[in-house]
Amino acid sequence: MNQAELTEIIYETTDRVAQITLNRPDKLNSLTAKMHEEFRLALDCIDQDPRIQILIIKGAGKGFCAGQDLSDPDLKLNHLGETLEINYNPLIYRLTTMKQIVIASVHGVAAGAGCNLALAADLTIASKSASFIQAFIKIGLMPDAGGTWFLPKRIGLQKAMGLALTGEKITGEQADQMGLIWKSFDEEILISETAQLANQLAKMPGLALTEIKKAMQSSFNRTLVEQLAVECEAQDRLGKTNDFHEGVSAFLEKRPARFNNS
Ligand code: T3D
Repeated sequence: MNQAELTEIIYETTDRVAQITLNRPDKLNSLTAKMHEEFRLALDCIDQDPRIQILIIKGAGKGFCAGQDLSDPDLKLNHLGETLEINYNPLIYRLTTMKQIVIASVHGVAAGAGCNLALAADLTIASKSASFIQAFIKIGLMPDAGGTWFLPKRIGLQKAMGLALTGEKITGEQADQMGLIWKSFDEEILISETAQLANQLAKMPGLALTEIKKAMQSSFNRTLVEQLAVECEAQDRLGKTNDFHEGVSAFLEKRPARFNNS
């Protein structure tokens, strides 16, 4: 993919880390059909780049993302289901099932589908002053882009209902305290903390990260007995990897492990 073709996102990579920056700061990075198309292209690039272990998603300018661009001429107001089927549902499914670990780094506003895009990440981190808003009800809609799935699972039915029914804004710090996100930080250190988390995960054994993601993300559909069987199969696979043997050797030799994802 040629970066010059991209006008609504920025796609960058360094070593094992890819970064997608939603880049329509004048419109609070609200999502257009074109932005979705560019997002898909970037995810295709990640699929084809075996080095990439971590994906960071962030917003340019003063916020993360204000959800669907309500003025996008490509948005068919009488056929919202179509927009979800073509753009949002595949995006959310792809982020939660791709082998890379996805980090959403939220500053400023994450509203509507922008909020749920942030929640679709494996780890959502935010500035304490960020705003998470299930804005849908204010325009006569219900949470989509996975909101009705992520919210009750993370924070319980009562808090999920409260956020969805009222559209009340919560801060990054409140989202952290409620267990909606992984951690919140002072705004000044969010960028450095994001990089630190990405680099920390990038040094970890990638096959194990992927197995953890697969097992956790799919666990809600299973009974305990079924999940124990999933752990058994996955652990058996991991036990045969070079990374496991390197991890054990490094522990016994009291040295840092050097994982190579094999
Ligand atoms: O098929 C489907 O189902 C479609 C999918 C729908 C999923 C959804 O996401 S529905 C929910 C869509 N989002 C919203 O309803 C949020 C709308 N935005 C807001 O309520 C406010 O902008 C915020 C509370 C998020 C932030 O407020 P504030 O005061 O910090 O910023 P602002 O001044 O309102 O926004 C800055 C600019 O961004 C402004 O443009 P302007 O006037 O300076 O030219 C504003 O119009 C624009 N903007 C913000 N959000 C959107 C938007 N433009 C288009 N669509 C937006 N969603």
